[in-house]
Amino acid sequence: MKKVLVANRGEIAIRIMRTVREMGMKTVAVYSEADRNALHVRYADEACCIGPEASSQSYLVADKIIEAARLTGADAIHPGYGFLSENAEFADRVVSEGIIFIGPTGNSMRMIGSKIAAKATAEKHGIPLVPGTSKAIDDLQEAKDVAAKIGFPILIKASAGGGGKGMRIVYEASSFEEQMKLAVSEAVSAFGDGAVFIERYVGSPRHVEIQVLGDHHGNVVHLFERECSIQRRHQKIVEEAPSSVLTPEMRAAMGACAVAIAKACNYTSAGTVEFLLDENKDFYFLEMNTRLQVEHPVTEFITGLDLVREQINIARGEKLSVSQSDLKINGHAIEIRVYAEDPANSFLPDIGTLNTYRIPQGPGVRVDDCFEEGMDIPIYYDPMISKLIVWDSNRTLAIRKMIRAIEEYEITGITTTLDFCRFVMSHEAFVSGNFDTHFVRDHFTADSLNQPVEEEEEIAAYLAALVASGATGTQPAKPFAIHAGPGMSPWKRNRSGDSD
Ligand code: MV4
Repeated sequence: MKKVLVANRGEIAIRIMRTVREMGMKTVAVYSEADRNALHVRYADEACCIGPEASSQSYLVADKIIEAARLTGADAIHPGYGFLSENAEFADRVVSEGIIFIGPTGNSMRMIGSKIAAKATAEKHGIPLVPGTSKAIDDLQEAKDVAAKIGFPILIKASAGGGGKGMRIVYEASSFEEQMKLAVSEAVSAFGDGAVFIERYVGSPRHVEIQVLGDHHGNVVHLFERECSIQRRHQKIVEEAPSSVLTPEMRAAMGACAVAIAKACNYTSAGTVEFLLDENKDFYFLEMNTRLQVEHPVTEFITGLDLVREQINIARGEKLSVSQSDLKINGHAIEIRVYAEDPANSFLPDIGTLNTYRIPQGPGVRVDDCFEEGMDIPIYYDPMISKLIVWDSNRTLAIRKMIRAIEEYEITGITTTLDFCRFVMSHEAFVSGNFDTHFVRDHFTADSLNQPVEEEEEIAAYLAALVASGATGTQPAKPFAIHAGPGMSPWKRNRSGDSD
């Protein structure tokens, strides 16, 4: 492998190219007309325009990506996340063109990409599933019987759905038939596949996922969990590793299940096995994501591994660089996603120019981004501006570091989710670890960002007391109250004319 084409854009394209460079290989960017001046294009050794702004005419067109690889002589393609990353036909096509696909095989994707197939595989290996059907249901009477046995509320899910698409909650038997019909017709029109299944609805779940790595020599390891419960409409906002609720026993049990799933589909790359945790902390397998995920940096921080380097080495046929017994959790990492959205206005996307753009720095701070001051946020793609990731030796210190980093981050010209993330970091429910996927609904209103800002001395005293209290390890930290709000930036205005 000498030249890698990255079939993606934005922060993930740059993040992948950085590792490719470190490994002594050349990089190729592809870009749409909207991304002509994008940083991932400027970072790459070579770049090919692959069409107009709309991703359906550029980043999603396999022919154009393959053509770009052929023109530039790239011998490998990394798909990043989103776009073509979980498309089994694309993975097969790349290989049939004699190009290395840096990801799992098309067959692995097909075996585990359909939720029903994945559930059947999990069931065969004795992995816990939410009570329900592990087969597509088309007989209405049979569905009614199963629903009655599971008990309401139940959830109807589309097999071809994902990320929350194609789900319907049914609260009582009387509306079951109607909801079932709607779910099937929705699944047909959205995914071209009307297969649905039903499960007991877990009302207050936590989302905990396990990172796995598999190579072509039959080795599979897990890299522990990421907690991703703080989300809004299936868009994750805060992710951390490790989770504040898992015991070492739960971690080992979930890790073993994730490894079994990966082995069952001959998984040969980085992948993620998603679980739901219910109120009793019982865990259930949900689905597997066959890509490098947005939130992979928190796993990199706590394991010291570079997941893209592992993916590339796997794709080159090398063995994993680590065995399970080598792997230890080191400290605590938190990621926030900075979106160009207005939390005070239903998180509506904001567009405009980054008039000021200054990123936080310092020990244990990582920013994966794709913008510089003066750039516009394109309207054609996901409104994520960057990911801010911090590491420290325990959760309390990581939260404090995140608050410091958020305060240092200066963005003007565009409304972002930074203030919202600061609100989360200082919220008692987050700090104590007592939250679920309904955090935003339960704790956030547009007013939450207009709380009075505490006096700086008070905050300094509070933080000093927190350190003195010695909150350490993975113990939940004691709650502390720093209200989110404006005016917290440590950066002073340039006082021109001042001397010394
Ligand atoms: C569930 C559930 C409750 N009960 N399944 C949403 C995305 C998809 N991966 C699975 N999802 C859920 N499945 C049962 N049986 C609740 C969710 C869910 C959710 C899961 C993880 C993270 C955020 C979520 C937000 C809403 C619903």
